[in-house]
Amino acid sequence: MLIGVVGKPSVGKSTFFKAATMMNVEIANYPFTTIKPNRAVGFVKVNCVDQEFEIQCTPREGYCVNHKRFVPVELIDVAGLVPGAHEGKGKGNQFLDDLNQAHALIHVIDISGSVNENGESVEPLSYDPLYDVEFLENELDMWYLGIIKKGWAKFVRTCKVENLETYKAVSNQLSGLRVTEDIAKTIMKDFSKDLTTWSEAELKRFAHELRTFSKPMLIVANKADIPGASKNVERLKSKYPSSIIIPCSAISELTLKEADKSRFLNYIPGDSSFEVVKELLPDQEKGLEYIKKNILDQFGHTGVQEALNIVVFDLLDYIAVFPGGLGKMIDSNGRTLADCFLLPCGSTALDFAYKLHTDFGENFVKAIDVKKRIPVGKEHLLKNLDVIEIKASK
Ligand SMILES: Nc1nc2c(ncn2[C@@H]2O[C@H](COP(=O)(O)OP(=O)(O)OP(=O)(O)O)[C@@H](O)[C@H]2O)c(=O)[nH]1
Ligand SMILES: [Mg+2]
Repeated sequence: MLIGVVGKPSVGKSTFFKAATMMNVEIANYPFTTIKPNRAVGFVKVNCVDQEFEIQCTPREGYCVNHKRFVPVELIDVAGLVPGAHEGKGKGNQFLDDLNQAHALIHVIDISGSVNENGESVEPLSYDPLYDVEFLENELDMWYLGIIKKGWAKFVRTCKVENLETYKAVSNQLSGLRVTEDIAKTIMKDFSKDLTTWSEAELKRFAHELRTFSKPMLIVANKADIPGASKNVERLKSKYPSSIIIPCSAISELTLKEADKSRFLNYIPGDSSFEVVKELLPDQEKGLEYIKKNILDQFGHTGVQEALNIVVFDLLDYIAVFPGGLGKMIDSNGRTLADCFLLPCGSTALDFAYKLHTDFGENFVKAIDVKKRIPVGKEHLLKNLDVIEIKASK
């Protein structure tokens, strides 16, 4: 699972990325601080099943606090995009190729309006951040269009000469962008099967459809901590009622996580509160009070963990499934409920067996729903937070 963090320069992409992964990356208030992409592991938060079995898990990857399990997902933070990037403005859009394999994108915008279209600092609330949604989506469409157009004429000829199923050929051609046969088939329904008749406008519409299907995106309205910014959150929500928009203060999440790491306070990522456990300096106390009053009490969270969870479980519709065994939750390394896998909704017991190991898939005999203590077959549909044991013949 790979999630890309995109947006114009200086909106807080790297701050969001650092808050999610705790990787030490460069953050600064001038455009193009990030040029080379940063990649690191962040986490989605799920209700750990260990509580239901009255045990304490010891994850191989990620961690578990108070029966909240943090399951790894990979994040990539790239350079900022400016309007006209596809024509080479700013740093251009060549770096977008690093996002080819992303399952979904998080579009970070500076909802406080303190960064202009080129990513330069301006007075808070002096720039209208609503403009950013359209321009960024257009740049992403142009990125897809550029990829589609590469070798398009030759591709159209081959499809015609060899009489290929167009949706299969398209997904084959664009599999690098995670365009599956299903996605191509759904989109191609609205387009002529004869690719030779497609106009430039149709190609652009096609690029847009492919992009929205293969890289679903949510909007993170960052810097919501700046006074007056919440007004823009409401304006954004009413302009884009069908988009998922998460108010966020990446800097607050980072502050809380760093304070937790230094043992000044206890904070579980995504929670609506924290508990101070050490005496603080007056400035630190003031800063935390600000976060509590203006972010946690107002939005219920800082937005970072919320955004990752919504991407994986709502936008991508994934479920979390634990491998386990009837009466034996400990693996050969002594780890309890060592793993938790993220799978697309609609995955079957057999898909899960293959995810564990090809041998389990090939030699599948049956699976056991460990919570219900019943055997299930290959085609059994898995649910979020299932615990499944696979029985294989070898
Ligand atoms: N008030 C506030 N400032 C933030 C927040 N997130 C980031 N910033 C500030 O915004 C500036 C830019 O942050 P970065 O994370 O470097 O932004 P970026 O989008 O990665 O920028 P580029 O790499 O240049 O594209 C820095 O001064 C951050 O401290 C936030 O949640 N609230
Ligand atoms: Mg950056």
